[in-house]
Amino acid sequence: MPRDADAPRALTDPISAALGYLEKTQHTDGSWHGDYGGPQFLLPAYVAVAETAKIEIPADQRAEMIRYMRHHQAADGGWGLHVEGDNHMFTSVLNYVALRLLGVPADDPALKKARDWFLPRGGALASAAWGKFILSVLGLYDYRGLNPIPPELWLLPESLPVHPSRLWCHCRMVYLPMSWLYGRKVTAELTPLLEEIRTEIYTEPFDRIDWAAARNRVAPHDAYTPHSRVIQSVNKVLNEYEPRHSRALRGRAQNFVLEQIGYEDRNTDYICIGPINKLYHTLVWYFVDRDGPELARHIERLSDYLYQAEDGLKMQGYNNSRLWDTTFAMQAAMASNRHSEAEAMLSRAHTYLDDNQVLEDVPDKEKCYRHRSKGGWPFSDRPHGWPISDCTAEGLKASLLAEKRVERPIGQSRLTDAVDQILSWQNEDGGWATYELTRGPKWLELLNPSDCFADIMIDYSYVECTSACVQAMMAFNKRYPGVREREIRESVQRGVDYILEMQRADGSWEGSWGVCFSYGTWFGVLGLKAAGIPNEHPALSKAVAFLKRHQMPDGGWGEHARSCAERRWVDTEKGQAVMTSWSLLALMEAGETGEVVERGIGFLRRTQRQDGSWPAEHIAGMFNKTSAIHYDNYLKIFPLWALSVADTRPVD
Ligand code: LAN
Repeated sequence: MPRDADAPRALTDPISAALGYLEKTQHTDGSWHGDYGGPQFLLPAYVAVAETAKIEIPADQRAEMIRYMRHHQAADGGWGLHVEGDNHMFTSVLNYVALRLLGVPADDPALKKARDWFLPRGGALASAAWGKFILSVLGLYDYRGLNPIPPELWLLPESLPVHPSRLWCHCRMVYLPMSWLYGRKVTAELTPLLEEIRTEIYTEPFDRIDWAAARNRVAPHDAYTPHSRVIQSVNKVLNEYEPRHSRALRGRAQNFVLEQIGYEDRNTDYICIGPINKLYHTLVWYFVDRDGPELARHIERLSDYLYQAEDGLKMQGYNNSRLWDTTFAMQAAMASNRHSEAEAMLSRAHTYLDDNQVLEDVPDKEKCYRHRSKGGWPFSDRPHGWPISDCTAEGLKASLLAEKRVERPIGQSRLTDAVDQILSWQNEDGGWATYELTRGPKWLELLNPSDCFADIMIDYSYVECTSACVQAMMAFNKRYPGVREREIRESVQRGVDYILEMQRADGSWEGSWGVCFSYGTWFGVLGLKAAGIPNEHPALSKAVAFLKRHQMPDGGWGEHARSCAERRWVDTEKGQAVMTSWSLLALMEAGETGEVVERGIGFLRRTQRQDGSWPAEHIAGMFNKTSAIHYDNYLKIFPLWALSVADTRPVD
């Protein structure tokens, strides 16, 4: 690597130092543990559920939760949807309520400030829909102020495009227990504290509120996805139906929904697919049978979602991100050409992949609307068990890379299962979605009831997932030519066409699960290159030109989380090591050499610390356009990866 003249503090061997740091932070199970926090509606929901289901939160945990929420309160008194976002009514009211439930008095200056922010702006009556729902469960809002979530929808014919089984699994699995709780209009026991809070979050007395008028009220801060005409009409009909619903039909629907809840519990060992359905399932079982084994098991696994970090105790966006992080850590280490240095680490990481591949489909998968699973990899671990297209692809890539360096490689048969799983997931548009095939039409998005999230209704194809699947199948084909060869060739061709089609006129790809265009473009470029598209192809030269235009004066690249919501590149104040690495990896893969790359590498070397790590920086993960999420391990992985690729490039 050329020496960087303006980097007096740069380490002499930055790659070794970064590898050393990565190894030092590896867990004995072979994976990397880390903080997967960021969204600010999760911890308050946890506290609300604990309050309702009378789950005791130990005093030391309470103190750390309070510290977390205080730490992330904005100077003007509100809370953002995520730790770097602008205030939302949803999260401001919920964090306020959670602090009160944890014992902070109403006259605490921080809480006074919070009320001063949210009350003049409409308070709880103007919160995004999920906030109103959680408040309803607590008895701090009236169910009449919600647009209905009738469980009867599950009894519609499955052939209808609006049948809930067609929704994106995260949306489906959140609304499933919500529909059960809504169907029963369950509420927490009204305590004197809850009664006090009722007087604090509204500007008028609780029993004089016009609940029906509040149904569609949303503060502009929370309104990212406005209510379409279609959802307005549907809500009108549902609001007419609700007071007249048939008891018998509701009963049947409740039973059906409860059965589905049971499937999900057993299939995930009570972890559940995500944080919100985990909390709501806990509540459902509390109301079904508070002495039953389901509630007990749910409570045991609640802490899987908690994470103690420097800023306090938080609830994470998933049970963990270990599998995903491990696949990237392995690829970064393998890129380095220091394989002997990394051998022990790699072999432990490989064990984690081996231990956490999903080996079987869930039982009765048709009954619970699950896709096949055999051979897939999940985002976190095998007990969670929901495999994901790109996690499977990255798992396959990492397994293939490690194959020759480990004693007991996973082997052809299980890797072929992974390929079969990937092939089974390809959509008609040639792309790959996240957990399942796209099951419903795009117009279902017009029924998005969440206010503050976008693209939640169906599982769309994504450039990230598509690129990862293309890369993985090409790597598999290289190693095992002849195995599924024809299927892979056809599938990759359609995948490439999808990637080309998704490129924007400016040469970029829009990322959906990372911030934002640097992430998407990294995937776009790598997918095309893996499929053999030459550097001279206009799609690649346009991508290179796009990235070059966004390099910052310090040599780095940096995008703010706002890029995703605004759907345009929004610079951070200075370069960010993770986004710089994504950009560099894309540029180098597309054959770019020269000054742009050297300045990028110079940025990484200059900002590396003596222990081989990089200092904390802006949040880099994302979901549903508006919610940023923190990937703790990215900073250990991607700069190492970019430096390693730069180091091993052929010298021209
Ligand atoms: C995740 C985490 C992993 C992520 C990747 C694998 C990185 C991505 O490439 C595909 C999408 C996926 C699986 C993903 C989707 C949305 C999730 C599940 C999350 C960001 C973690 C939390 C988020 C979930 C939706 C949070 C709950 C909120 C809702 C709006 C339902």
